[in-house]
Formats: sequence, structure tokens, C-alpha cells
Amino acid sequence: MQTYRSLFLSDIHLGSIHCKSEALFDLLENTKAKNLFLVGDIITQNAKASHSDIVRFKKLINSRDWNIIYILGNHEKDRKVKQIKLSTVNIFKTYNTYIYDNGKKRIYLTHGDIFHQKDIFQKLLKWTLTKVKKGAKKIEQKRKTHNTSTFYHLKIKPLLQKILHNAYVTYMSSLAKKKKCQIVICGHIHLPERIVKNGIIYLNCGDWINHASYIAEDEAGNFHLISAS
Ligand SMILES: [Mn+2]
Repeated sequence: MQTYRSLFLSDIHLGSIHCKSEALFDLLENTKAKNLFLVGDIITQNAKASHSDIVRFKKLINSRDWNIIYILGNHEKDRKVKQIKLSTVNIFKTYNTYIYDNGKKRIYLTHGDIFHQKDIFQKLLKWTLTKVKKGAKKIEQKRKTHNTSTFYHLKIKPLLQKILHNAYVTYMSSLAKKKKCQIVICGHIHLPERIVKNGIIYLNCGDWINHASYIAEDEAGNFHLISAS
């Protein structure tokens, strides 16, 4: 049995056929922790409460005496999913954001979807992306190629994704900085990563769709990004 102070999980998407639930249950069955931080999108949108993975998850997390801190993700914000979620854990308090003080550092916790809700840069980029896509298509039509958007997919899209990713990391770090935190732990973009950005440690839990990744805090208060696959 592996013992940690805290375990951080996000983007499990229980109820989705793509969820690597066996790997997750294996982790939960073999890990002990004082705190269990659920960093959003634990249950996928439109999932049925009777789904076997959700039932098993509920049983497993309720069988321990860890502190459960449930931070809502974008998949958990509509009423139906909220009801499922509330029946899933034995504590009813949920958070949009949370500050965890481990005695050494202040850790800012958020799912991360606020970036897609509020960030003007994101809207601007989306607009740019649409324009570029249209432009690339026009060029290709002029060239009479049937390969609809090779140029866009090979050149423009990766560049925009890089810009978008950098904007996300910068924004998450700025949220932590504003709250006088030294670390930000989030999810949402399904990319497990540890980056130091503007003096803030950015940690993304990753997901249980493509990565089976999570973050663990050891007894000394150090954070580890771990891949279960
Ligand atoms: Mn999300």
C-alpha cells in the first residue's frame, strides 16, 4: 500500500467508454492518503448514476477516511450531473476553487475551465483560428487541390495550439499568483505537465482518458506527477 499525504485526480470522465477505469481502481485500491483532491471532470457529462464505474468509484472513495475536496469541472456544472456527483461522495461540499495550505506552500486548485469561459485571449484566438482556417481553404481551392486543409493542419494548427497552451499555463499561474499561492494544480486540458511559469509551479493532473496520470504529495510536502500506465 502506497501512502501519500494527498492525491490529486482530474478528468477521470467516469461514465465515458474511454475512461481507463481499471487503472484508476487499481490506484485507489492500493493507495492511502490523508486528502483526496478531485480536481474536476470526475464524472463525464450525461453519465448515468447507475453506471458500474460510477457505482464502484463511489464505493471505493467512501470506504476510506480521507478528506475529500471536490472541485467542480465543466462537465459537472449542469444540474443533472451535479445530482449524480452529490450522490457520489459522502461529503456534500463542493468548490469552484480551493486553496490548500500544506504548511510549506499555498496551492491554488481549480479545474481550469475558467480559461475557456472568461479569457478574452481565448475568444480572440478562436476568432483568428476560424479566419485562418477559412483563408487556408480559399488558398487551397485556388490551387485546386482536393487535400482540403493540409496546410492548416500541418502548419497553422500546431502553432495556434502552442500559443493557446502557453496562454493557458500563463493564465493558471497568474490566478495562483493573485491568491499569493506558489503552486497551481489544475486539469481540464488533459495534458499532464509540470512547468515553472513566472515563478509559479504549474502542475496539471492530466487525465484518465489518454494518460492515466495523477499528482501525489508525499509526507514531506513534495509534489510528484505520476503516470499509472
Ligand atoms: Mn474540463
